[in-house]
Amino acid sequence: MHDLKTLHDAILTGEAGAAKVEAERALAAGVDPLQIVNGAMMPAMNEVGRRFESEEYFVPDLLLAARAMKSALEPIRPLLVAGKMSQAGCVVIGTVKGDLHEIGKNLVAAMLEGNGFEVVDLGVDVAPERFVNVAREKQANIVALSALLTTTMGSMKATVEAIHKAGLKGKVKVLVGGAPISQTFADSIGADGFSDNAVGAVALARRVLGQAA
Ligand code: B12
Repeated sequence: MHDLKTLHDAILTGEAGAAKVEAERALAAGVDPLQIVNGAMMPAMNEVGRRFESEEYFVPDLLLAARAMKSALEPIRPLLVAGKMSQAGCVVIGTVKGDLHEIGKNLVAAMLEGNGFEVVDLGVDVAPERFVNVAREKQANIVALSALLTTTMGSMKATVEAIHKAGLKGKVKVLVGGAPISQTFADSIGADGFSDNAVGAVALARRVLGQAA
């Protein structure tokens, strides 16, 4: 059994080079890519969050950990997106206006791509109008919104409203997620679905489009 603790600790301490090497070693040892993400990388980021909350870590520590997380994801991402080529639908994804967190959004995008969805990634700090315009242009089936700050949950609501106001309600399904988002909040802003993880996001996308899970 390959030990994922070194990878976990490399992310926790923000060592980008070591994190990437450890991710590559785990892959070479045959560990399932999702097990690497869920078993070591996500717990490390959760611990980073906990330390930030308890003031053991500060913003520079967050940045270093995020950079280590991104570099560990580099060798893993192609494996998440490889495989099924069938076109399951088009998803326009982004982190809402005012919010710069992208790691969770990138994971969801990679999982959707790996499961046959065409993914148009608008990046971070995306204005409601941009989601609307690109969803129209691409004739998207789904718009997927990510928010990590309680202060940007309002941007998420504004984006859902803009989509509905543009006459896309029903034509485009809106999925939402991110650490502060709940099913209750998703329902309250009129979103079509919520998931608290990237694997669940794929099942949810299929479900709202009426496809078998
Ligand atoms: C890394 C990080 C940063 C990095 C982000 C780097 C980057 N390139 O993304 C940096 C340093 C830039 C940063 C900045 C800030 N951050 Co920050 N950050 C984090 C941290 C530690 C981890 C986030 C993360 O990447 N998690 C890992 C990913 C994989 O998880 P996830 O995003 O939740 O995504 C999963 C699910 O939520 C879901 N999901 C996500 N999106 C979607 C979308 C859909 C459609 C679906 C279905 C599912 C889904 O699937 C994903 C995969 O399983 C969190 C703490 C935490 N534990 O969340 C704080 C945290 C989010 N940050 C916080 C804060 C306060 C800030 C700052 C305001 C700090 C400051 N004083 O400047 C700034 C804000 C900048 C801005 N305008 O956005 C707070 C937010 C508190 C709050 N209540 O709002 C947190 C919770 C830390 C804390 N405990 O206090 N941050």
